[in-house]
Amino acid sequence: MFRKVLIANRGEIAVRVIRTLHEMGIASVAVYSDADRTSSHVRMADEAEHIGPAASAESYLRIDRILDAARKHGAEAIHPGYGFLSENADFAAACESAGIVFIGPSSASIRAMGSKTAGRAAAIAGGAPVVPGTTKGVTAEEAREFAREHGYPILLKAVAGGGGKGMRAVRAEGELEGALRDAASEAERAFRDADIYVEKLVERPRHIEIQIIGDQHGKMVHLGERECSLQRRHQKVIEECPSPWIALHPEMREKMGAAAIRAARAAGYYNAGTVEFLVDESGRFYFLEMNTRLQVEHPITELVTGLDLVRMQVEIAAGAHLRIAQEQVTWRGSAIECRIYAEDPYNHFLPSPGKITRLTRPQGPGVRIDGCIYDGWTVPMEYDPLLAKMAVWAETRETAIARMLRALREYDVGGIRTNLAFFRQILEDPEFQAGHLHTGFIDEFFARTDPPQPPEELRAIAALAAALHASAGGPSEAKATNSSRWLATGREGLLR
Ligand code: MV4
Repeated sequence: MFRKVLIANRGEIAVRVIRTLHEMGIASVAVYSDADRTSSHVRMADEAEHIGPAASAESYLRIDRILDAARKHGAEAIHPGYGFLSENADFAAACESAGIVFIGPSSASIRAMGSKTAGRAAAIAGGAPVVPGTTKGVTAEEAREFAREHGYPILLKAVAGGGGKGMRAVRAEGELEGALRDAASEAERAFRDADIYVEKLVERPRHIEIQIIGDQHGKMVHLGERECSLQRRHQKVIEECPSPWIALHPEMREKMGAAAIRAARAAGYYNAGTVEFLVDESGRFYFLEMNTRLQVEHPITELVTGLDLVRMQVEIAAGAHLRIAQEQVTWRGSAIECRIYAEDPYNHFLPSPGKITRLTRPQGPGVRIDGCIYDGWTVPMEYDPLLAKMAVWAETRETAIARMLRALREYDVGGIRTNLAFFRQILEDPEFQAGHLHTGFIDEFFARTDPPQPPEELRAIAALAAALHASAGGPSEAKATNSSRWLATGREGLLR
């Protein structure tokens, strides 16, 4: 087993990996930018190395600096986390040639799955169902031909793909050429690759993904699904296991699991990976793409299977055999995860980095928090403002929802805005509670609901504070008429 591992990441995922390394008796090396000198992952690691300025392009994305840090500290392996260099085939290859173990799949598998058409080809080779589509990039004439054969609507997608960039739905032939031009120029800007291919559009799909893990000796198992339909602009918001849909169709877990393993095997895959599927309204499922990294939402799989995915990743990277057979994988109870962000959901999800002035975290039965924040820390503005992932486990989906609502009420973060109130609103929604989930859910939810109001007693306190403030002479007229929402709410309260 390794004696020392470097974590080429920051934030909650670096902390998550360090925790397992501690449990395994492996020394941990953190890397950090200027903006992360006081961050949790640096405090928790056994050793730390500064790798550059705040901008990720000059720190967390610098392959040379990260390999230098690994050599300097004598780390035998690197865990890439998610994001940053985690799905960069050049980074995995650079580790391979430097004689440092990349804790993940081979660079060849990363490359194969990085191209969406190559990923589809692997899925087809393995016999997994795919959405009807072209096998390569197309010209306008080829796209038109595909649509004539398969009918509209179709979906244009970037071959280099990811995050919905370079994607355009086309509902009639007249829109095709303009949409193809837009998609290609967006793909060129995002990926420096303008190639676009075509698929039949699946309307109101669910997004369900399968966790797989395989060793370097040919053994691979699936660890079941995660329902990830609740997304906003291709960012997941809430994930759960089991999928409410699979709970109604339990045989689908094995079917999708087997298809995921076949697609991964066809790419010569090992270590942890996730195969994404779309499920249409009639319950057919289709391979979408494969993510060749540990995912943000892995804790819900850990909660229902009782496994430690990071431990398994490290063992497999060190050459160990997978210690679990498919028949030994079991799923117990229900897990839900909310991604707690420093952002304002009621103001276009505007990021809200800044200093945390007050922090109370939920505790008690069935609550797991993967976080990196502490009281007094300033959330840097240079990175994704994910503060923590809160996952709960309970015997049933219904009790898990109740537990999550309880935990959300205990969570108190001061000084910055968070999306905690937004989660309370979704978890109380009858459509969510009924499990009627699809990828358009969040947009529809905003269209049919109003932002939550502060509780009556808080509005009364605000009114009182505003009245005292005003009668105490207060600041100048100019200041009293500025647009503080608390003052405005207080005044409204007084005028009622
Ligand atoms: C689709 C689709 C419908 N039909 N493909 C979005 C990003 C990329 N990973 C693939 N995506 C989609 N591909 C076909 N043929 C709908 C989406 C999609 C989506 C997929 C998963 C989760 C959220 C989504 C939100 C919008 C569109």
